[in-house]
Amino acid sequence: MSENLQKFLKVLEKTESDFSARLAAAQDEPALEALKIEYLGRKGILQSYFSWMSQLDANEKPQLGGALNRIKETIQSRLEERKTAFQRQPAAIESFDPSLPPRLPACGAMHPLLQVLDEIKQIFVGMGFRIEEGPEIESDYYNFEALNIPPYHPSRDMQDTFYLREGLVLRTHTSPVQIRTMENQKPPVRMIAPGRCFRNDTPDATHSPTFHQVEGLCVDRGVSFAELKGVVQAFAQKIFNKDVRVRFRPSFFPFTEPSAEYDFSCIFCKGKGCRVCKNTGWLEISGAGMVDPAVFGFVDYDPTIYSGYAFGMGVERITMLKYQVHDIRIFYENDLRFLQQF
Ligand code: FA5
Repeated sequence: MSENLQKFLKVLEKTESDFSARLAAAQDEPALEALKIEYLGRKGILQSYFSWMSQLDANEKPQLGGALNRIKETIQSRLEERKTAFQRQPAAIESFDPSLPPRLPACGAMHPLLQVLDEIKQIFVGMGFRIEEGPEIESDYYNFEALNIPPYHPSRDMQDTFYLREGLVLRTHTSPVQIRTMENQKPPVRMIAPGRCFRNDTPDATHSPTFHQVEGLCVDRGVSFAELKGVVQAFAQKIFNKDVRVRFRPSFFPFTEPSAEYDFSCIFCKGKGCRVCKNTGWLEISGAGMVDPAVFGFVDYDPTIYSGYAFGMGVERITMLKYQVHDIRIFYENDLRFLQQF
């Protein structure tokens, strides 16, 4: 056998083993098609080997021809075999890994303010309060006058108001729902009014131009300030925990007399004094008081027969304390990194 023929047969051997390695690495049908073109195509590897014929004697040509045909048939049949295997077993199933963690569907959740609002509602409904609603665009009469806040009275300055046209305002508090409820209902009344309020306050860590309050009102014969304290105390212990204490400080609201601000003992330091309560041991919550007899005059309730208490609270304030949120503005930014924590 000539040296040339020996060399050519060695190259063919190497070509076959290279092909085997490439075939093993092929992951799909397009990869098989590419191999077919590379090895068997008109300008492919095997076709180029036929040019060797000219370097051989006539008696050695059939040997090289036979070897070339054999390797061509082998490559063809192995490509076919592999293609059939791919078709029988789809690629997706071949790469299926049952140990991978599942992809959970993206799903929304209730906003933290709504969650706390729901909790507040449940607590008061459990104490026999009904839920009432009122409009966010309110008349000056319900937002102020019927709450004993006459036009031009300095107490209007307590709330920075968005005035609209024709005697309408964006309600500054939920207290107008007291009037609307008493107008439509004779005593006994025991209601809460959750809802959105608006004030022209400069936004900062604790103030927002739009925020939520829950109003509470109870009117009946012989309703006392002690009952008000009891209800607020029960609420504090339910929404935070049973150790929370409540204190009332004298204050002023035109629609309650006497009026009070109520505080909860600090839920973080248990009243010892910390950064959140500014070392006072107390957290300011909101205002409350006994319904002013002048307000009863606007709704035709007889103040010699009936008495009542009312209270308000800021939902953002309670939520910030409950979840240690330090800036009210984050509730309205719709940042999923924040919202997904609830
Ligand atoms: C009132 O709005 C009274 N209507 C509460 C009331 C009801 C008193 C019944 C007596 C009887 P005040 O203006 O303090 O009160 O507001 C109550 C709470 O609303 C505040 O303690 C605070 O938590 C919340 N609040 C008021 N303004 C804003 C604001 N701009 N941003 C966020 N929360 C606010």
